Amino acid sequence: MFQKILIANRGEIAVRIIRACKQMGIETVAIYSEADQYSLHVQIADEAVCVGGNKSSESYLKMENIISAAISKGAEAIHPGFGFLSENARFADLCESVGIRFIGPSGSVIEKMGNKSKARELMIKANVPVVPGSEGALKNIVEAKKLTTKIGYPVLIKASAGGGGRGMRVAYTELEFDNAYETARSEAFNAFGDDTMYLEKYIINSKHIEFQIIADKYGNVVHLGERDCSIQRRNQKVIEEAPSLISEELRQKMGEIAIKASKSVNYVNAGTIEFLLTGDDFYFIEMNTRIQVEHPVTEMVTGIDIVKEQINIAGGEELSFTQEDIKLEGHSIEVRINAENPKENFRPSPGKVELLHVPSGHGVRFDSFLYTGYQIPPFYDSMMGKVIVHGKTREEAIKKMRATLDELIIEGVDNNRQFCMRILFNNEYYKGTFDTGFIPKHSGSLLGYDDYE
Ligand code: MV4
Repeated sequence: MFQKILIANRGEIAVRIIRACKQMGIETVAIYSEADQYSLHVQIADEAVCVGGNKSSESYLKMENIISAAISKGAEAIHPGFGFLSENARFADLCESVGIRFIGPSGSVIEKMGNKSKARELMIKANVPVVPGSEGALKNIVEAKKLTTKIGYPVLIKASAGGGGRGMRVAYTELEFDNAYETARSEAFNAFGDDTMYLEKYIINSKHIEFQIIADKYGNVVHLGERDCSIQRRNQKVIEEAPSLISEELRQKMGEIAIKASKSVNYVNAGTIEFLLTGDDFYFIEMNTRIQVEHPVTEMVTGIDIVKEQINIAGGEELSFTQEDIKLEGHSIEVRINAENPKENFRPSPGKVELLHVPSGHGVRFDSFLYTGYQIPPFYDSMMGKVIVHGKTREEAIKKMRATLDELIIEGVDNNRQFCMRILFNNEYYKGTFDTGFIPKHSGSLLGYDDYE
């Protein structure tokens, strides 16, 4: 096993990974930008290296600086966390080329799944159900329009280099098509330098259900059940839960398909297969080749520490459990706490945390890098942490989350605590009848403008 790991990330996920390493007896090297000198991950790691300036492009994305830090400190592996370089195939390859283990899948697998139209094409070949749409990439707008006439409106025009909803536009009618296509295409070109597009039927009133899979280097692939991530705002998840409200029969069916998808690309390490679910019909949309923000809800219902498993797998160990060993117990919910002002269009609100009080108790977890007196820098995303609860039933989990958020105190920075609380008190949320349209549909009441309901 590794003696020392470098964590190529910041914030709560860096803290989360450092904690796993400590529990495994592995030494840790943090990296940080100038703005992050006083960040918690720097303070709790055994060693820390400044890799550059405030902007991510000058620090957390500087591959050469990060590799140099790993070499000079003698780290044998790099955990990329999520975001930043976590799904960068070149970085994974670069690590391996200098003899540093990248804790994740190989560069070639990252590349295959990172190209979303290619991934779709591969899944069609592997007999994994996908949304009706283009086979792979579209040649041009003429082909796109022809295909749309065949499959019918509404359609989603998506960027191959996108994912997570970036570079995506819906067209409800033929009148909207040209504009939607051109907007998505130019957005993709500006954001990714790649305007390869593909097309899917837009599945309205669907649930976003994703399966956690975990695979070792010896061909063993196990799924750890699924998460419902339908509560999203502008493609940012707000609340996630595990398990979802699907039947055991459907869970088995979807789980088998998720494993089939992973096996078809010889996937190794932790990954997520995203599906859209409408009624009992489900379709593959994307695979994420990294640890995800919402992994704790899966940990709470399976008892498996996914980060420790990632490290064991990268170290060449075999999975210590089989599919039969995985039993989902109880229910878990995660709320993302962001430094933002919901009433000002969710504008980021960095600043000094004047007072932090974190509730705790049976089945309550807070994954965060906050401390009282911490100055949140303005250069990175606004997530300050995640509150995660576990209860015997979904109802118990919801009530536990309400009580926990009620007690949580973060003074000094605006945040979305009240917005999340209103979701937890929403009747449709409580009943579980929500879908991906939930936040737009209830935005008035969630912001406290009750006239809108
Ligand atoms: C879709 C879709 C419906 N039909 N694709 C959004 C994030 C990215 N991972 C995929 N996403 C979606 N893709 C097809 N063909 C619905 C979503 C979607 C969504 C869309 C609008 C508002 C909120 C959403 C939440 C989750 C998923």
